[in-house]
Amino acid sequence: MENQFILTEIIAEDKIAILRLNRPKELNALNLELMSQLRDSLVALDANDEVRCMIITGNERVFAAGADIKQMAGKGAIDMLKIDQFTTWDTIRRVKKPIIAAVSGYALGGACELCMLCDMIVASETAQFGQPEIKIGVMPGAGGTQRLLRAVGKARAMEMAMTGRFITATEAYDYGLINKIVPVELYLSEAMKMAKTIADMSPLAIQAIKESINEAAETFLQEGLRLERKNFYMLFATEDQKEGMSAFIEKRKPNFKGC
Ligand code: DAK
Repeated sequence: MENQFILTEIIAEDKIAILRLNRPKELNALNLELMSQLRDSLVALDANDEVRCMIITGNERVFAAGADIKQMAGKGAIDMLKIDQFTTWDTIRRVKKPIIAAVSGYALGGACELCMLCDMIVASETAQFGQPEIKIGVMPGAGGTQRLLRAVGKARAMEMAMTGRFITATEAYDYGLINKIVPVELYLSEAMKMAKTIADMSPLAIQAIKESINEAAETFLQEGLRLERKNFYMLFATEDQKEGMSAFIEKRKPNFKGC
């Protein structure tokens, strides 16, 4: 049961690995344990000579519905600072081998941010991306104001983060957030095809490309991420965060008071 939330399959002949997020009843909500297991699995595969490209996926209904709201709901700002998950996310960011997100259904909040931490995104026609944190009284905290801005531009990032609207696969493709849209039954095989193409290339050249493109995309990003994280944790000092997350759990409309 060590990795119950991440199911890993290595396809040795193709030199690729598939990591499946596995909390289906909770719509793959990214709790702390799942994120730690994902980090550990990716780090192990990064060091595994049999593997040259990784795919992170969920299931047909959902990639993941974001961080686990039930785990966060009662936390205050200091609790969040003490837990600080940023090192987990930063470790994933530093994985040298390419990572493809294969997305069907919802990729929301931290899951949309996880997709953006990956290097490429293959989506099914049913995929929906969003940063709905505003609806539960907080804000994106793991790149959703930083990488999203870089991926889709200011106006679209503002709209997505301020209204929480989910965008369709077609919109995500038009915005430049994702690489491909394919029918639902093909999203994983299409990602595997892409992974295999990459795995057949020189692994050193692939890693150099990943490092170089990320360097260009991420200059000034770290400062932005620090500010975003500070603000995200700070919001756990508000009543609106308690109200927003309780309302989600109690399945009612939140009443935000601005305090
Ligand atoms: N957390 C916990 N449980 C969740 C969940 C979530 N994010 N999303 C869904 N669930 C649970 C529901 O509570 C429900 O549980 P039961 O009632 O059956 O016990 C079950 O999954 C099925 O969900 P629904 O009944 O709601 O299913 P629907 O099809 O009606 O709706 C939905 C699907 C995805 C539209 C809806 O569930 C939804 O809106 N979910 C919440 C989406 C959301 O707000 N996500 C953002 C969460 S905040 C950071 C790292 C990460 C983050 C921040 C910082 N650092 C490193 C600093 C990330 C933050 C977030 O992602």
